[in-house]
Amino acid sequence: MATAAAHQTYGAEEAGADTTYERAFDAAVAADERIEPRDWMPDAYRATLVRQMAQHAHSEIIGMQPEANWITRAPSLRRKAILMAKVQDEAGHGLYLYSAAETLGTSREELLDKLHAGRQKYSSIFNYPTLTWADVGAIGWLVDGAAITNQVPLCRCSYGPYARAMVRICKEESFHQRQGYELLLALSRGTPEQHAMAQDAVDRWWWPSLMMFGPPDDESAHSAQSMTWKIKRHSNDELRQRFVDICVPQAESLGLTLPDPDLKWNEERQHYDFGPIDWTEFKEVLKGNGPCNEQRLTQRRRAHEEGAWVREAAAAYAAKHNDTTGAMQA
Ligand code: FAQ
Repeated sequence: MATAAAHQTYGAEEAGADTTYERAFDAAVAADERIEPRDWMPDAYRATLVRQMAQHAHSEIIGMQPEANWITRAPSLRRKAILMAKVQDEAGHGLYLYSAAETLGTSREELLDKLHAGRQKYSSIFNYPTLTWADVGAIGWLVDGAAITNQVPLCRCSYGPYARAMVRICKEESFHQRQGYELLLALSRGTPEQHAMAQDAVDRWWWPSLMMFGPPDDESAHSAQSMTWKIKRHSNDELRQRFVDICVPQAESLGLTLPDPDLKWNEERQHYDFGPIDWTEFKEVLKGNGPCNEQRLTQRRRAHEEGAWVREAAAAYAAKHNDTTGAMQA
């Protein structure tokens, strides 16, 4: 909880709050204090957080699908154990994020309903197929790498529950990124066929990974406001550039090339220049026309239906437990 005396508890009678509350909120954000669930906050701040955190949570659980596709075909027991742990971690990330979103007055059920109805998004990246085992390495290295680049600044997000959830998530994503790098390195140094498989996976995942950071700054609808509120700390293009700068030397160490002829060091900017991104492809994926959009949502809806009995059993257990606790207290 932030310390400023200016923090005001949000209550129904204060809805549509007066400017005192608004000033207190602005001052807390300006002072880099955390906004906590019971603090007053503008409706639009709350709505922006629910939107972003829900999309983030949905991405984590839909993101389990492309890699889970390879669990039964992992080439060794060691690789299988690592991949299972990683996919389980992603489920855990979804759990932390749905719980954090619930502190804003929404329920997990409501968010999942919106995902299943196509009314909330998840990351574009998970609408691409995992065609070979090397894709597991490319996802770890590039997709988790992009996720960390985007998410480390979210550990300093102005909303406390989101920022705190991100700390553990980033630690786990760091392990995921390293396992992907190590997997690709093994393939790259393996037989010519394995090297070619690793290169092909990087060729296919590079550009969609750059799209994960969102549209260019001048087309990003939410960035300016989210940065004022310190939900986002850097713009989409800044983070994309940071990611490119990190990946180029790592690709060299891997012995793999990035599929961009325009990629070159710019001495003046002290950054790598890179070629144009196909934003038409990005928009098509967001509209539902990516290679796997339909498959991902169908699978998600099916998993939800098949898991209904678990939710019912858990609710029945909780109700029974509450009764017992109540009886003991009486
Ligand atoms: N895909 O105005 P902006 C992971 C939408 S987790 C789909 O720039 P904003 C872990 C955006 O929502 C990956 N939609 O938006 C893992 C908005 O639409 P709306 C997920 C996108 O929010 C690894 C519209 O475009 N990470 O990978 C995308 O300020 C391996 C305009 O965009 C997060 O969610 C996109 N790529 O910035 C799991 C991180 N980009 O809502 C399994 C948290 C933009 O108006 C395996 N989120 N859009 O309908 C963020 O940092 C931000 O939300 C951005 C977008 C940066 C993604």
